[in-house]
Amino acid sequence: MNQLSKIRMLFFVLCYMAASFSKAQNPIVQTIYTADPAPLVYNDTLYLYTGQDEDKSTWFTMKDWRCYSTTDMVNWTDQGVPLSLKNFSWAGKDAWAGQCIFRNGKFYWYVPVNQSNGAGMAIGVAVSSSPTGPFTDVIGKPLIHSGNGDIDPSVFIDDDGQAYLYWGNPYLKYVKLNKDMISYSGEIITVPLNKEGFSVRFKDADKRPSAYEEGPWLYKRKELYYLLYAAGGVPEHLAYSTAPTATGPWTYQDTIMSIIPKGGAFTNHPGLVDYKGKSYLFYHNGALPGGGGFTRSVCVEEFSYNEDGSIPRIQNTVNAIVNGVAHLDPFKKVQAETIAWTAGLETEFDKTVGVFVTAIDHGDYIKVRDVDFGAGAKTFNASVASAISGSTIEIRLGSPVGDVVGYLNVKNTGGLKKWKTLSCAVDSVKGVHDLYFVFKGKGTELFNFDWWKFNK
Ligand code: FUB
Repeated sequence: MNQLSKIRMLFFVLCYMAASFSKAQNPIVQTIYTADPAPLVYNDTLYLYTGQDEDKSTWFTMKDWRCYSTTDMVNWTDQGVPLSLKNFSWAGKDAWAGQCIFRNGKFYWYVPVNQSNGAGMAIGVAVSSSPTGPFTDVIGKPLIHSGNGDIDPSVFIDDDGQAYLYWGNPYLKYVKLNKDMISYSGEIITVPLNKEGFSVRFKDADKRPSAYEEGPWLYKRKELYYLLYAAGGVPEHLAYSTAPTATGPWTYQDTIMSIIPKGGAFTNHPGLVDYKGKSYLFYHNGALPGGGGFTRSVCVEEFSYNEDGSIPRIQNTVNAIVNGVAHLDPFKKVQAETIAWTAGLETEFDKTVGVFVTAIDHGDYIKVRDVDFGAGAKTFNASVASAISGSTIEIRLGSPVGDVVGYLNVKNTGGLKKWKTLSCAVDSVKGVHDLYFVFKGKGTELFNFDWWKFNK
């Protein structure tokens, strides 16, 4: 993020400080612009795959896909860039909305890209043995190229093992994937976009047959199949249809999220998941400073299904997750890029240490929510790298100006990539707190921060 964006970001964060002291949650990521969220639960962890909007974009100028993870729904760990355009030799531009799924020990990430040969958008699939990559284009060519609107793939595996891929704008298509997940059998089917299945559109009604726009998200709950999608025209809202099978016939149900009036982007994009007994809708808006139609940010809302299985109207909020689903253990190594809320920071990737926190200026801070200190902590360790001396990490509770329980003096470690583990004593902290690392020093680029840990 450039200096101007950073100043805007700081202004935004100051405005939101009052809220962030308590419970601000949305947008989930404050270090960059993110879009098109696609959640995946694997073992104990929820992984969120997103696209990345470039700063000051005036189009969907997207090069990388990102991944974030959580085990509590309030702190998100930046897992970097597991997949980018560079991974597809045939891709030219437009790293748009995808979805990742697990099957037989491997992760399959379906993504649309614009082909370098000028043939338009097509859908590729990248494979990894880890949810955070690295991912590889194992087929070395598009999996799907069927027309002029092959974007926004959604993948789903039914109880009988049959996998389906849905996608498209302006059309909606699906195909049955083979068990290898990198090929398909049978015809590509075009879903009829009629009034019964997808309602009618009120804007540009002459241009398209129904409210369906793009961004399908397919899943099953209690024998009913749900298809969520961006509906419109533009600006988009989120709506859904249901069916007795994964292939329809679809019956239109309702709007899920209305057009977001403030902090809106003209697109929206649904991703729905159940995690640790609760249901969550992921979407995007334009709520970060400098945000808008091409500089979007992913958000999440918790919701409960209605008794009859219908999805209620879900509001776009700032403080979505009032209660997380777990506490964070500070006595295990925690990546510094595990963040509930931050002010002014960025993350970077390094081959030696992976993702780390950088661009730390005087006054920046990281909030980590619901940290369980149990019977007490005595010392604090952090892995840092600095080219200057005299900086400090103030360890505070409750807010960026809350009680200080320790100061870690960050000395010159020999450079911004020369990592050292530094320690300090902390006042006995007990119980569950929101933890704040407030960074102090002379000016900008004080140091880099890789991980932290308390000792009992
Ligand atoms: O992010 C680029 C495009 O915008 C996606 O493919 C659509 O779903 C819309 O969100």
